[in-house]
Amino acid sequence: TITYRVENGVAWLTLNRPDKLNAFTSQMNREIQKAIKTSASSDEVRAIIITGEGRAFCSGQDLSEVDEGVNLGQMLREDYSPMMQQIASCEKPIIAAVNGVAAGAGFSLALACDFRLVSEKASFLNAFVNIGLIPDSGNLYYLSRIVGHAKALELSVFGEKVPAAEAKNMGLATKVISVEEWNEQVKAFAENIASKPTKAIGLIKRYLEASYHLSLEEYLKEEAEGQRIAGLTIDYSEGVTAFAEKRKAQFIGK
Ligand code: LHQ
Repeated sequence: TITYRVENGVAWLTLNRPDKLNAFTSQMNREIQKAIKTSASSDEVRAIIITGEGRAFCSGQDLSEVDEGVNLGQMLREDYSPMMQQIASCEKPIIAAVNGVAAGAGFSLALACDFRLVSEKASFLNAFVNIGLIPDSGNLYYLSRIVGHAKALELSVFGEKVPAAEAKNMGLATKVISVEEWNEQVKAFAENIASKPTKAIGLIKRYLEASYHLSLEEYLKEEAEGQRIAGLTIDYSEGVTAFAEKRKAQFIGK
């Protein structure tokens, strides 16, 4: 239900159920988790792209699989929460290449990523309320941090489509890309990130997240430890050497 390939330091993870607008099934959830795990532990991979096959990014949970009587809490605990945890703990940059509509948990997936490249024909839809549910899979957690409390509440309560241009104004989109330039620009964006000091990016992600849960005192302690670790990388030596030699640094991600 997904395809996975690695090219020029970038792992491409493509949701592949285009007839269902790439709706999630249990199997797809497991395959995504496995692909993130593989990418996280592979030396070759320095950036991860999640995108969708066909005209959609992801339409959320496959609604033909959740008839009445299904324990939705259990589904989240077993299928979705582990996937969201896997993404959150991944210390490599993850890019959502939002090629088309991202609805329900598909929206949550895009929110959990570090960057959102958004096609001009894409849109975001917090669809949950339209079927009487609450935004799940970390949606409110990430959405409020990205767009602020008031907008998060508005998008969640009204359940209306947010077009690409509006998403950009709200800070939801890192970049909006035209259909003609889509492939080229997504690739260039990912390969640029893949050429950066990967370990430092992982630490930046870790400490930015930690900052929400710690006091300043605790945070500064953690930060010093993070910088100690960054200072031991080959990329740090290369960065300082390249600066002294007035040339562009060649980072290797170690
Ligand atoms: C679909 C789906 C879909 C199945 C389109 N499932 N077939 C997790 C676990 C536990 C509890 C519950 O919550 C969750 C998380 C969730 O994600 S809940 C929210 C689930 N998602 C939604 O409510 C969104 C439902 N879809 C839509 O609102 C629309 O399809 C969007 C806005 C995504 C796209 O609209 P259109 O571009 O007009 O396309 P369409 O509606 O015609 O869909 C095309 C086909 O895809 C169609 O099938 P058909 O056989 O008629 O061609 C749809 O039935 C199918 N499809 N989403 N989630």
